[in-house]
Amino acid sequence: MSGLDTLTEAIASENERHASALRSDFEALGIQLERRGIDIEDIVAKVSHYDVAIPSWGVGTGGTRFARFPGPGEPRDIFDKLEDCAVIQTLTGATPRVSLHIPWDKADPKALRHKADALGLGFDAMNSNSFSDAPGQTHSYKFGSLSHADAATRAQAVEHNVECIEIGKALGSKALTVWIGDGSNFPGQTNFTTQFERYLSSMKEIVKALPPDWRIFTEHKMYEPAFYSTVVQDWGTNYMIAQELGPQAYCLVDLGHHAPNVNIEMIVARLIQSGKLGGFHFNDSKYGDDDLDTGSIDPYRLFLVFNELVDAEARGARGFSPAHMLDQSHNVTDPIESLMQSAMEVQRAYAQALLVDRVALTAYQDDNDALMAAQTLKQAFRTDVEPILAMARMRKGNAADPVSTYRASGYRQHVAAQRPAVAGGSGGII
Ligand SMILES: [Mn+2]
Repeated sequence: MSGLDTLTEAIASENERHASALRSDFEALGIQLERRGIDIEDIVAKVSHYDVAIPSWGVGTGGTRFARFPGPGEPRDIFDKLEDCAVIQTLTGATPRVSLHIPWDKADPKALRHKADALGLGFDAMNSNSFSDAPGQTHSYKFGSLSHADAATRAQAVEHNVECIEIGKALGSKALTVWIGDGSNFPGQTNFTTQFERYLSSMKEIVKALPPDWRIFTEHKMYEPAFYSTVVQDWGTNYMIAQELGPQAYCLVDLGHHAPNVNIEMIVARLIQSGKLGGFHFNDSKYGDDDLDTGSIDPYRLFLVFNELVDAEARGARGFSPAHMLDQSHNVTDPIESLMQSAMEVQRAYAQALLVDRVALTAYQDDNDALMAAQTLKQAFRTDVEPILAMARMRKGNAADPVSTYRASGYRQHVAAQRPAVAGGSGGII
């Protein structure tokens, strides 16, 4: 019996155990929402179709610059990673696609596609890596990649991104995400303007290689690994890039890549308004780019981001089609459990945002009734939508309670016996 087979039995028995309580919770919530003029089935239908991509690197244990503490049964290669991703999809029904990172996940595209097809998975955005040196590479990225002072180093980084597009074409991907570590560690180390010009000219070369139906996402990050300045440091620079690169270029918002206390939901609104919001890397943080599980620290902020997304969806905002992906590092939990929980947190924030009474909210805003406007959002956020999420899963044949079902299945113990621990492994943080 394969590790995945154990899930089917566990889903059947665990769902049976949860079914009766879930039905009565669902019914009670349905009555409550009906009083608010909301049909619970509308919310179930929308949540059922809402998904988020899994980053291939997320299923391995992450680490910090101090240490990494691997868990049992870690995936040894991209094929093991795809199996773990299939577990997450089978249990949650919320993660049908995987986002690959090259060169970490480099393998024969035909074999990758075959494996993904067999597991019922597709491929999301491709991710390039010019923030670390691959073994045997000619030019080092120690002092930058796409913005490097040396033309040959820049050309190598461009070529790598073009290769990612080529691999992605063979896999059925439709987007490339570019995040670079380029920047500086000391005032005066680089010239801000010429460094950015070099970056833009490299990116223009990459855009030329994009198929017409692809999008390119640029991801900003204010610090790390460069600690004084980064080339793509904030949404303003990111927006300049998307404007400069043209209609296929969009801004990607990683929730952890901002200064503390920055109003991310407002950035999201601005990018939507300008037709340049490409998508998200979801995670959570307390201090900086902590890469903690989505919704684990500040679920209200996640809700407020989704409030902007649902608002844009409702009014049919121009060019609005954001890609959703998790991007987090699991240092002390089983990565499969964290990724399942995070995918469900994304769906939860979406469901809560769907409950906002937008007619009332607009009226309060127009009347300058700040207190009631705020309470209108809070009412939606305070609603426990768990019965909606669980019912959507159960009806699709996924697990009503993915974490308890996963534990009952014994999948981790099964793969721990099949996959001997490997030394090293790739990093876990972006
Ligand atoms: Mn990211």
